[in-house]
Amino acid sequence: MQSITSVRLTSRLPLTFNHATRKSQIVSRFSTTAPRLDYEHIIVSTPVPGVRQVTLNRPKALNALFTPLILEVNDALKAADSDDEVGAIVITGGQKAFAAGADIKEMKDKTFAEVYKHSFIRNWSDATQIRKPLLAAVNGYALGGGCELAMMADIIYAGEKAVFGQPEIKLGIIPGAGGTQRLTRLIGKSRAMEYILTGKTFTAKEALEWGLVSAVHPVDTLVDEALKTASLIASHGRLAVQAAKEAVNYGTQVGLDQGLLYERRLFHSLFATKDQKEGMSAFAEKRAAVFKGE
Ligand code: DAK
Repeated sequence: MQSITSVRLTSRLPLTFNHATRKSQIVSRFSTTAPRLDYEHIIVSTPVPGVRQVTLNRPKALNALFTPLILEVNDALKAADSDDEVGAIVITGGQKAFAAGADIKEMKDKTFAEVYKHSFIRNWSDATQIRKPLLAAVNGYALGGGCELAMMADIIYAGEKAVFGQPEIKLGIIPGAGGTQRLTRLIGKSRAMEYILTGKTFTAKEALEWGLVSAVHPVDTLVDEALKTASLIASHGRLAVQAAKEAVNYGTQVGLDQGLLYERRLFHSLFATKDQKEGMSAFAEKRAAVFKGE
């Protein structure tokens, strides 16, 4: 099934993508751990070399995030993160819904004592611990926990008909997986406050204008576009990519001086890698770099 997907995708993609694919095929000499294929609520595939795709697959419930699904997502992301073959990960859903939120039917009868004592879905935010770049390709509804899951990604692409929102207020709760924090940092306090307090939704176009997503693509080509970007990222040196992600994320948590110092230390440390020697030698020798993640 994976090779069929790969052929279909490659044949539709422009030349620039093939270049990236060729480069990442070089990287694919790393040993690989085949992804688990026995998930019930997600589909895991490697549609192009170096890129793991995780697709939420509970369409009848619009990919509502119930515990078994979240545990599978966490498992698949961790497996991809520790697989040398994988350079970037794309998480996506269906065309009608990325995810319409946490499963309201699972939550509705829970008591405070239950959710507090057992720390209900304590691993909800595990996606933020993934060290490899995570791209979210969002078609359709990304509501509540669905919007929060997308915001845990490093890059969000939206399909033209995507609908974002934090409608928890309408259920008598508030966002519980970063909505009040990440949305505010991403689109600003006044807008975040307006959408969190009213429960209104916003469009892909608005999400682009406000900086929540970095691109909007037609529904049908959204995932391919995300895979293209993921493949390009995966073609670069894994250590530098990981360090870049770490530096950007660290900078969002601390003041500028501390962030700049951290960036400089990581920058210096990359001179201890073979990838740095290879990248710079390749430039000087006018050839393509062959990164080994060493
Ligand atoms: N939960 C459970 N089922 C859902 C669902 C959800 N969030 N969203 C949709 N479904 C189910 C519907 O019940 C329906 O199932 P059946 O009736 O067919 O069995 C099926 O999906 C199709 O949905 P609709 O018939 O409603 O489809 P429509 O096209 O008419 O409407 C809609 C689509 C997305 C506008 C609508 O389904 C909707 O409003 N859904 C709810 C959206 C929502 O309120 N989302 C926020 C949920 S609260 C936590 C962290 C985070 C959270 C919780 C805990 N911890 C760290 C502990 C997050 C909370 C939330 O996300």
